[in-house]
Amino acid sequence: MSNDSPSRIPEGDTLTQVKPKLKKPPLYRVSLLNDDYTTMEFVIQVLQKFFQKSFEEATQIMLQVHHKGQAACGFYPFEIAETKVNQVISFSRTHEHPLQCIMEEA
Ligand code: TYC
Repeated sequence: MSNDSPSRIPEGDTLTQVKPKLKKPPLYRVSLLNDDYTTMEFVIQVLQKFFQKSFEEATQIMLQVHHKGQAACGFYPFEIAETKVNQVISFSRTHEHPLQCIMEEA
Protein backbone atom coordinates (compact mmCIF):
# COMPACT_ATOMS: atom_id res chain seq x y z
CA MET A 1 0.00 0.00 0.00
CA SER A 2 1.47 3.38 -1.03
CA ASN A 3 1.60 6.41 1.20
CA ASP A 4 -1.15 8.32 -0.61
CA SER A 5 -3.56 5.39 -0.83
CA PRO A 6 -7.14 6.57 -0.19
CA SER A 7 -7.37 4.39 2.95
CA ARG A 8 -4.72 6.48 4.70
CA ILE A 9 -5.05 10.11 5.71
CA PRO A 10 -2.13 11.99 4.13
CA GLU A 11 0.12 13.84 6.55
CA GLY A 12 -0.68 17.54 6.66
CA ASP A 13 -4.23 16.94 5.46
CA THR A 14 -6.71 18.97 7.49
CA LEU A 15 -8.56 15.74 8.28
CA THR A 16 -5.67 14.70 10.50
CA GLN A 17 -6.38 17.77 12.64
CA VAL A 18 -10.09 17.06 13.18
CA LYS A 19 -10.80 16.32 16.85
CA PRO A 20 -12.60 13.13 17.81
CA LYS A 21 -16.35 13.85 17.52
CA LEU A 22 -17.38 12.52 20.94
CA LYS A 23 -18.38 15.64 22.85
CA LYS A 24 -19.05 15.65 26.57
CA PRO A 25 -22.73 16.41 27.16
CA PRO A 26 -23.37 19.92 28.52
CA LEU A 27 -24.02 20.00 32.25
CA TYR A 28 -26.91 21.75 33.93
CA ARG A 29 -26.74 23.31 37.38
CA VAL A 30 -29.75 22.38 39.53
CA SER A 31 -30.44 24.99 42.22
CA LEU A 32 -32.93 25.56 45.02
CA LEU A 33 -34.51 28.99 45.49
CA ASN A 34 -35.30 30.63 48.81
CA ASP A 35 -38.83 31.40 49.99
CA ASP A 36 -40.38 32.47 53.30
CA TYR A 37 -42.54 29.39 53.92
CA THR A 38 -40.68 26.14 53.25
CA THR A 39 -39.18 24.87 56.49
CA MET A 40 -35.43 24.50 56.87
CA GLU A 41 -35.91 20.86 57.91
CA PHE A 42 -37.82 20.10 54.71
CA VAL A 43 -35.09 21.63 52.50
CA ILE A 44 -32.45 19.54 54.30
CA GLN A 45 -34.59 16.43 53.72
CA VAL A 46 -34.89 17.26 49.99
CA LEU A 47 -31.12 17.69 49.64
CA GLN A 48 -30.51 14.34 51.33
CA LYS A 49 -33.23 12.48 49.42
CA PHE A 50 -32.69 13.78 45.86
CA PHE A 51 -29.08 15.02 45.86
CA GLN A 52 -27.38 12.41 48.09
CA LYS A 53 -26.05 15.04 50.51
CA SER A 54 -25.01 14.25 54.09
CA PHE A 55 -26.94 16.04 56.84
CA GLU A 56 -23.98 18.43 57.28
CA GLU A 57 -23.64 19.22 53.54
CA ALA A 58 -27.41 19.61 53.21
CA THR A 59 -27.48 22.03 56.14
CA GLN A 60 -24.72 24.19 54.58
CA ILE A 61 -26.48 24.32 51.20
CA MET A 62 -29.85 25.10 52.83
CA LEU A 63 -28.26 27.98 54.80
CA GLN A 64 -26.61 29.31 51.62
CA VAL A 65 -30.02 29.36 49.90
CA HIS A 66 -31.62 30.98 52.96
CA HIS A 67 -28.99 33.76 53.14
CA LYS A 68 -28.14 34.33 49.46
CA GLY A 69 -31.38 33.47 47.67
CA GLN A 70 -30.22 30.34 45.83
CA ALA A 71 -27.51 27.70 45.76
CA ALA A 72 -26.44 24.84 43.52
CA CYS A 73 -27.36 21.30 44.57
CA GLY A 74 -25.53 19.51 41.74
CA PHE A 75 -24.52 19.42 38.06
CA TYR A 76 -26.08 16.86 35.71
CA PRO A 77 -26.78 16.08 32.03
CA PHE A 78 -30.08 17.56 30.75
CA GLU A 79 -32.45 14.66 31.38
CA ILE A 80 -31.14 13.90 34.85
CA ALA A 81 -31.32 17.59 35.80
CA GLU A 82 -34.88 17.78 34.46
CA THR A 83 -35.88 14.69 36.47
CA LYS A 84 -34.39 16.14 39.69
CA VAL A 85 -36.29 19.42 39.19
CA ASN A 86 -39.57 17.56 38.61
CA GLN A 87 -39.02 15.22 41.58
CA VAL A 88 -38.22 18.10 43.96
CA ILE A 89 -41.22 20.18 42.84
CA SER A 90 -43.60 17.22 42.97
CA PHE A 91 -42.37 16.11 46.43
CA SER A 92 -42.62 19.70 47.70
CA ARG A 93 -46.19 20.19 46.44
CA THR A 94 -47.22 16.83 47.91
CA HIS A 95 -45.99 18.14 51.27
CA GLU A 96 -47.59 21.56 50.66
CA HIS A 97 -44.34 23.51 50.44
CA PRO A 98 -43.79 26.19 47.76
CA LEU A 99 -40.09 25.29 47.34
CA GLN A 100 -38.78 26.09 43.84
CA CYS A 101 -36.06 24.22 42.00
CA ILE A 102 -34.50 25.36 38.69
CA MET A 103 -31.95 24.16 36.13
CA GLU A 104 -29.58 26.33 34.05
CA GLU A 105 -26.85 25.40 31.59
CA ALA A 106 -23.60 25.52 33.56
N1 TYC B 1 -36.20 30.74 54.14
C1 TYC B 1 -36.82 29.53 54.69
C2 TYC B 1 -37.20 29.77 56.13
O1 TYC B 1 -36.75 30.72 56.75
C3 TYC B 1 -35.88 28.33 54.60
C4 TYC B 1 -35.57 27.94 53.20
C5 TYC B 1 -34.26 27.57 52.86
C6 TYC B 1 -36.57 27.88 52.22
C7 TYC B 1 -33.95 27.16 51.58
C8 TYC B 1 -36.26 27.48 50.91
O2 TYC B 1 -34.66 26.66 49.35
C9 TYC B 1 -34.96 27.10 50.61
N2 TYC B 1 -38.02 28.89 56.69
